[in-house]
Amino acid sequence: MNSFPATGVVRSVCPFDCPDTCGLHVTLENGKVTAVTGDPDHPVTRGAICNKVRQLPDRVHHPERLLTPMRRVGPKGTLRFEPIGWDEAYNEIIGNMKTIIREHGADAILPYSFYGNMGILNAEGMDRRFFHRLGASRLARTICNAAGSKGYSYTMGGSIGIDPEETVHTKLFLIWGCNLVSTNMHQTMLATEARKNGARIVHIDVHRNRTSSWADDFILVRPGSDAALALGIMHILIRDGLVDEAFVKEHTVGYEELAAEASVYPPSVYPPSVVSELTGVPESKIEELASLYGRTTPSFIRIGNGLQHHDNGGMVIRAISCLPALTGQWAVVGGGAMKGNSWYSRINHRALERPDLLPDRSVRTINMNQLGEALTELEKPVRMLFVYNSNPAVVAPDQTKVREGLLRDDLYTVTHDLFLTDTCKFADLVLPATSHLENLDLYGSYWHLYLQLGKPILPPAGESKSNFTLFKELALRMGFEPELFDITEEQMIREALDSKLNPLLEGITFEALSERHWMKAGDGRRHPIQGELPTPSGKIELYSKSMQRAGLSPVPTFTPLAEPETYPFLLTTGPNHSYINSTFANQAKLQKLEKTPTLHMHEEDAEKLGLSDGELVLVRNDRGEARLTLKLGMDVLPGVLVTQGLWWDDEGTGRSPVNALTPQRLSDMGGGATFFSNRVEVVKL
Ligand SMILES: Nc1nc2c(c(=O)[nH]1)N[C@H]1C(S)=C(S)[C@@H](COP(=O)(O)OP(=O)(O)OC[C@H]3O[C@@H](n4cnc5c(=O)[nH]c(N)nc54)[C@H](O)[C@@H]3O)O[C@H]1N2
Ligand SMILES: Nc1nc2c(c(=O)[nH]1)N[C@H]1C(S)=C(S)[C@@H](COP(=O)(O)OP(=O)(O)OC[C@H]3O[C@@H](n4cnc5c(=O)[nH]c(N)nc54)[C@H](O)[C@@H]3O)O[C@H]1N2
Ligand code: SF4
Ligand SMILES: [Mo]
Repeated sequence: MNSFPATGVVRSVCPFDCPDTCGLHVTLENGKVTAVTGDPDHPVTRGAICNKVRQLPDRVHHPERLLTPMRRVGPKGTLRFEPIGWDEAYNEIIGNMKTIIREHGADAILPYSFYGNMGILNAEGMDRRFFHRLGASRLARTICNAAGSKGYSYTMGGSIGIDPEETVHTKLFLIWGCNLVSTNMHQTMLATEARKNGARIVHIDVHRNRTSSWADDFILVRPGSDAALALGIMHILIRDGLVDEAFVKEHTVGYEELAAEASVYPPSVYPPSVVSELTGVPESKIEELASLYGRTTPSFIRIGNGLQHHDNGGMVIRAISCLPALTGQWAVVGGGAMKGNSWYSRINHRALERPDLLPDRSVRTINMNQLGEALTELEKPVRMLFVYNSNPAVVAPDQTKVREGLLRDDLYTVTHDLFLTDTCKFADLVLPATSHLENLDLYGSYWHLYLQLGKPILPPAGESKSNFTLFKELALRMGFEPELFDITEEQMIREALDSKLNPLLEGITFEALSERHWMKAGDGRRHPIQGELPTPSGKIELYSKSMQRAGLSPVPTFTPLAEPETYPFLLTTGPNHSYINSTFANQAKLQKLEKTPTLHMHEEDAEKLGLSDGELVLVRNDRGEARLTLKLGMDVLPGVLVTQGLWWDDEGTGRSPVNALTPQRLSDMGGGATFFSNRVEVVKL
């Protein structure tokens, strides 16, 4: 049995889907969390945390936390439930699973999860093993960074950027399509340190936001046009002799082909005049940016996720990821780029998830961005949907379709969460989940290079169970092999850390982590750029044969967004400062800070439409509609709209999710989402 400290300050790790993965200090008084602050000893996050997680005590002890399993007693969508015991809940799930498997096959069951909790065991451990053994349909978890990761990997071989700790030496930061101040605050701290030593910070975005105000320079671009901007920069680098030829020769393949696409030699496709037309950035700004980039060293590009939620998102990241190779920046401490860094701390997924347990390896895979279609249009319907670590009734695109599917009478939906989310409204059975403070888990980061161990410091709230325990108990009740499922968290962490496949994890063991709390993957090793990269050629690929084989342009290129111009505005719908996706959106203090979902519009557009600041408007297209409060100014280009935040439904105001407007269409690579590539019209209410 665990014993929990009733009072005192204990270490923890932030479990939310945020690159920073902070070390936390949790203050306990009489068994209650009274404060959460940053762990000052953490080597990267150094005692600072965001305001969201300072409100963690309110989340953990929230009066609306789910404490028992509940069964639906009213029609779907009405939030009428009655509490039941775990035995009854398990019997119902297993009874339904067995019937569905017998009548329709195991692939009629679909898990739906993402990273509401980033703990490895609870996000991609026991759950994955259970669903593989069951033979359920597989879920392609593509909602976040699939297109960009793929695009970046074509150049670099994986999510391999520079160590963020090195960015204190950087002299030029390009913060490109990343709302850094809100979404990766510790990179802001490191950049601020570099700025004290003379670094310049340039922000490139479709929206003048908190990050633009913090940066030294801001470049406003048209959504979906960044590949053209990157090619325009390449054009100038080549034209002006700013390419590091020695680096290119030693570390890259395909420079000649890339140069032919971008260069000054006829037919020149991306001269500044053309790029200016495509991006909305004045020619002089493009010249200035390219010259600054070509002449400053070390320079670092922080590539954001916003860029790749577009039809052409994979290619945008692919294009940008070629820039630091042209300028030889990877050879300089503090130089290079980063989209994500999960390659360094990659754990032994095979040992953990056991895909080999799948009875039929060719079982169908459903793309999570197309949940709407999966629930309404499949020839072989999904009969059971099992949701955990995610809130698809808010976060998935094309909500009209998603909710139509969730309302099906012949669909049995189980939702495991800490709260009665909008997805729970459609569930037949709701199960209570523990918070991460109640679990033992292993945490990586997709930004810094440290692995951390989070220990339970509170007993489970009410009858809540962790994802690990839920799927372990389900497996045992299904009669699955005890040697695979009747194991402890500690055993599973040891399996995950088995470093055969990743030498950078050498020496990182359960014992060492227990003692030291955090350990750096590949501590003290040479950057992979200095040796072999995991690309087919072992070098940075400016020309990619793999892309050619996949039917893509092997060199970076620009393709316009896909949606027909039936509606006048391009709308991007990113996350906001005070929530993490839809997490925290039910907490009063944070709601108060965010006030209400707004729509940023250029004042010229508002004037043409006769709309005024602060007015509630209807935003709509063929897929659906949303009501948003207008915020006028010059923060976006004419013809562009921005709204932030994934808000829960509000019955009072009639608020519905902004994802009613977004398409299920997939991006150019990796099956990624296209949340930011949608056209809408705005109507006075
Ligand atoms: N506060 C907070 N932090 C978070 C999250 C959160 O919800 N709230 N979510 C977490 C998660 S899951 C993720 S994936 C990351 C996401 O964090 P980021 O990587 O910062 O990505 P986004 O905020 O989606 O978009 C970044 C910026 O891209 C801009 N943008 C959109 N389209 C384009 C374009 O075509 N070109 C250019 N240049 N810019 C464009 C948007 O205006 C936005 O400012 O943040 C994580 N951290
Ligand atoms: N329009 C638009 N849509 C977007 C985005 C956007 O920018 N614009 N961003 C997209 C991106 S980048 C992402 S990553 C996705 C995120 O989408 P989701 O991963 O669905 O993120 P959340 O909305 O935070 O929902 C996570 C849920 O997990 C629950 N949870 C937390 N811990 C646990 C646990 O231990 N066990 C269980 N069972 N549940 C737990 C939380 O309470 C919460 O309800 O959204 C995507 N959707
Ligand atoms: S949400 Fe991000 S910045 Fe905030 S505490 Fe967690 S890891 Fe740190
Ligand atoms: Mo994400």
